[in-house]
Amino acid sequence: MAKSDNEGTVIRHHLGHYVVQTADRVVMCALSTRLRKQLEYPEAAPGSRRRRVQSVRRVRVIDPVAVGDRVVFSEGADNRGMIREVCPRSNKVSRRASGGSYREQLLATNVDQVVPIVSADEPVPDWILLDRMLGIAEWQQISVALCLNKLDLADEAWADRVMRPYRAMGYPVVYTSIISDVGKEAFYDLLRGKITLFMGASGVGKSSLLNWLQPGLQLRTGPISKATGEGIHTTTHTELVALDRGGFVGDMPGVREFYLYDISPEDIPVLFRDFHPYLGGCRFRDCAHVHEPNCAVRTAVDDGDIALQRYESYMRLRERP
Ligand SMILES: Nc1nc2c(ncn2[C@@H]2O[C@H](COP(=O)(O)OP(=O)(O)OP(=O)(O)O)[C@@H](O)[C@H]2O)c(=O)[nH]1
Ligand SMILES: [Mg+2]
Ligand SMILES: [Zn+2]
Repeated sequence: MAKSDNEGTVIRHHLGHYVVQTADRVVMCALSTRLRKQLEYPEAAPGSRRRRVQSVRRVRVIDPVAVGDRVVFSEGADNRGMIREVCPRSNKVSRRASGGSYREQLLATNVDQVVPIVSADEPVPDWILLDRMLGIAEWQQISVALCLNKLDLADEAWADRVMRPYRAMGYPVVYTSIISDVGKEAFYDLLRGKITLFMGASGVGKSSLLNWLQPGLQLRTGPISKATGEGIHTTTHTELVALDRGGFVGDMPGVREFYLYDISPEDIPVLFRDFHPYLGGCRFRDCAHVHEPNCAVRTAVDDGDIALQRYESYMRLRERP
């Protein structure tokens, strides 16, 4: 029987159990079938740029409780508990789940910032993937800082060149290398006092960076496959890690795609910060910035004020959000 009601933060989800951290202990919680069903009802994303009424049947979430969720639970014996309630979220980072059905996959909730990580070497940077990660954060209006890792394997002039458009948009950028020990203090400054989610493809070094930032942590890391030049999907569960220097960081499994969930093509332009100065300047109010004459966005691309690579990402996201 339950002893008392308590509140805590979900720091990990593993094999049907949610690991909940309270002020003084860790409790392994389950989620009742009844609450699971209730939570699977759609909700307009809090803080999202548009709140929309959705059809119950159309929308489904794979797992309704995510790392970062504040939950109320009742506690039984042996540090085991049952989640009774999920507290309202300040935001959620989610993507469209892979597979055939149109479902949402929550990656984390209640985060202060998102740090997309790109590797300067293998796996080679996927700029569209980066722009999708940025889009997910922009949709929820979550702060973003970028990390370019494995700088020991790259030339700094190249790094400056590829990061220039992102710096120009106002995103802070940190260069890191766990091999040459570059960027640690700047990273601590970025993370201190905040709840951050590391995002990125498998093998970019999310877990390695955390081990480097928090000595003694020992998260599992894996090699880059010689055959594919990509990571081998070492991390299998999202986990929130506390840093001694302050702050919490969510390490997540690397994914191949960040398809946007419940975002339609007309919503895409606002997710591109570098488009903002030009939105509203087109001849047609409903300009899609594709073929229309007198399009301010396309003029900015032609003039080099918007990077062509970003415009190409935009076109890809429009075709397939
Ligand atoms: N040269 C170099 N290698 C690095 C650096 N950071 C990470 N690596 C290597 O990159 C590989 C992948 O690192 P992981 O930390 O497992 O990558 P991950 O992003 O956590 O990957 P998943 O868990 O699969 O999503 C490992 O072999 C690391 O040693 C770096 O700064 N420089
Ligand atoms: Mg990992
Ligand atoms: Zn236009």
